[in-house]
Amino acid sequence: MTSLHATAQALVAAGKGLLAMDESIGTCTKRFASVGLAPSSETRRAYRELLVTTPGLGDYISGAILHEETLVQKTQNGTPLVQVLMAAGILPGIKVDQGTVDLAGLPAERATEGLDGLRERLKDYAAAGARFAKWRAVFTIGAGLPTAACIEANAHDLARYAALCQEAELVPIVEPEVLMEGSHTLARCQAVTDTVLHQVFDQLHTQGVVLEALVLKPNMVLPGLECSTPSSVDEVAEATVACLRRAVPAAVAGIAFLSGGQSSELASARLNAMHLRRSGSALPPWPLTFSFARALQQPALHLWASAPANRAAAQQALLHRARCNGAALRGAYDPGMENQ
Ligand code: 5MM
Repeated sequence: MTSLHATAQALVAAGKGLLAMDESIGTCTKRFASVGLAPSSETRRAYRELLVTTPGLGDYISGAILHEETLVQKTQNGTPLVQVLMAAGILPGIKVDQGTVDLAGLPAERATEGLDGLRERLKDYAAAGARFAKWRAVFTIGAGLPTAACIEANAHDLARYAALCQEAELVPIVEPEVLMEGSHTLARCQAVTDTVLHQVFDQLHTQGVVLEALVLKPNMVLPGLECSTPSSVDEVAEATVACLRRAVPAAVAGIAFLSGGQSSELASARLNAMHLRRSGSALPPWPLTFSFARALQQPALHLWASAPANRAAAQQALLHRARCNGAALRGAYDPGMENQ
């Protein structure tokens, strides 16, 4: 397991986090549409070339999660994007799930597809340069939701995916996402996240997944988007760390949060608060970092969409977000950084 362990450690190296740029074609189309861009393979390639060629990105980013399409794409001058990442000291990874579908008999809930043929696909991804993989499962909070059936089915699939990854010498990023949509409270999100994580780690254990060679990508514990009771940055940080401490074994290599639709600034502030040491609070046993898509990319995408001539400014915007989150990992993020 030595090289898997080393890769997992590199992904959660001090001061660094992951850039999630693995939007499926459907999601990427929606993100592009929101800023007036027409979707095409070439537009996605050009945008992702902009992201990975950002000067200095490797100072804050340890790994980039790519979509299958990006894994084989090249820069305009013919250099594989994977090679650009490696030269910048950023490990390339690959999203291997194939999206979600309605759970049979439970149409309000989703199952993630992609296990069929995964063993063969993983071999191809590793040969193309991927060092790690990612699989996302989603859980909706609502009346009677998530159901035990949804949690069990998704936990089982996450564990099967993770075991297949380790067999193929790829570090699995395990992403169980409790969604923000809904009017639930912070406490309810904490309870649901706790239940989901316990089931996921139970399945990972049952299926023999080596926790030291795995990175967890969870949601932060947050109130629902329509919740009428606001939560402070400190309340979110405390609820999140408390939940993880109860549910995630200390052996896990690291935890890298998704942003889930939070604003870029709030995601940085909440991550920062998790790294501020309060008197009497114990150190978390694992590195806590970021694996953001929207919270890293949104400002850059807006700038680039408004004028292709903004390329350098868009790269600066991406670097700025990476730097802010890098500071958050030291408890050194300050909202004043946003004006620099
Ligand atoms: C939750 O989504 C992941 C993290 O992104 P945010 O930080 O924006 O929440 C993200 O990696 C996601 O898994 C990919 O974008 C792929 O999602 P789709 O829906 O396109 O499969």
